[in-house]
Amino acid sequence: MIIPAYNEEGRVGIVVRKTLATGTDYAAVVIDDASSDRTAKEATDAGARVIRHRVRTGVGGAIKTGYKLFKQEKGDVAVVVNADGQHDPFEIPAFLRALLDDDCDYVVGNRFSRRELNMPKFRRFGNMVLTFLTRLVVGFDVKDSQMGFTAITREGLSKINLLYLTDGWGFPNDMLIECSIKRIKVKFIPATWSYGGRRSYIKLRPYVIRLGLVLARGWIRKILFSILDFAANISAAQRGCNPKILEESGLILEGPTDHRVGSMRHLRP
Ligand SMILES: Nc1nc2c(ncn2[C@@H]2O[C@H](COP(=O)(O)OP(=O)(O)OP(=O)(O)O)[C@@H](O)[C@H]2O)c(=O)[nH]1
Ligand SMILES: [Mg+2]
Repeated sequence: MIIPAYNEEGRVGIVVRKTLATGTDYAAVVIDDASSDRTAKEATDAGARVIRHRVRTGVGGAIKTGYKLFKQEKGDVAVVVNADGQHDPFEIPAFLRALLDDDCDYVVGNRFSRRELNMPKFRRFGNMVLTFLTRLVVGFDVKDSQMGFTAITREGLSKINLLYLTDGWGFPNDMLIECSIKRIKVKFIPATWSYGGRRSYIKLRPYVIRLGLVLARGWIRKILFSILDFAANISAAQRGCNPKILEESGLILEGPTDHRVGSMRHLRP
């Protein structure tokens, strides 16, 4: 369980305790993002292992540190739960079940599936717009683009290039973009969310600018990857690959069977 935390004294301890109470084989790692309060002490006392950043990186940077650690160690699934108490650790088993049952590698909580969502109207509207834009970039149905409560399998994470992901706001969007590029199957499941605890750190204008940049960069990355993918398929075809590969890559073969492979002239995208 990866718990990114920045100045979450008074909240992180409860989150760690709840997380560890949810499953006997869970390990909780709090990534303390250079907090100036007693976050690290509280997390350690609650039973978590604490990794402390010397310099504050932002929520994305904290999660990336957790993912890097997970890659080096054992475990089948990396779950991310925020330290501010807005996510309910008792829902973690539902995330694990979704990974097992639904043949997917990345599960994201969906706050909007529940009617009693206690979210201010302007935030709900902002989320709707960002979710719509994220959907346009990734090309699949996104239910909640800003949700930090997630679970990913080891195999799924091995395909994600952490270098491409932002350190700050927009990390959930970047993860979805990476999943769409690497063809990692994503599922959204209902999750509760409480709006309270502490005041939000989000400042509207920098947040919107940051998200705009993340989405624009992701869109460009996605286009570049599809061009590279296409070029790789063409070059494989030119090298005389199996015609089956050509079919799978969406290239339709034309011309007499004997001359099918090896000539670009017989390929129609
Ligand atoms: N805001 C912020 N959070 C950080 C940072 N580094 C780690 N975090 C942790 O990342 C998690 C998500 O941050 P939040 O500020 O709660 O973001 P959010 O839940 O998307 O938005 P809110 O509705 O404002 O809570 C929390 O557990 C934070 O403690 C950072 O530099 N800034
Ligand atoms: Mg929060």
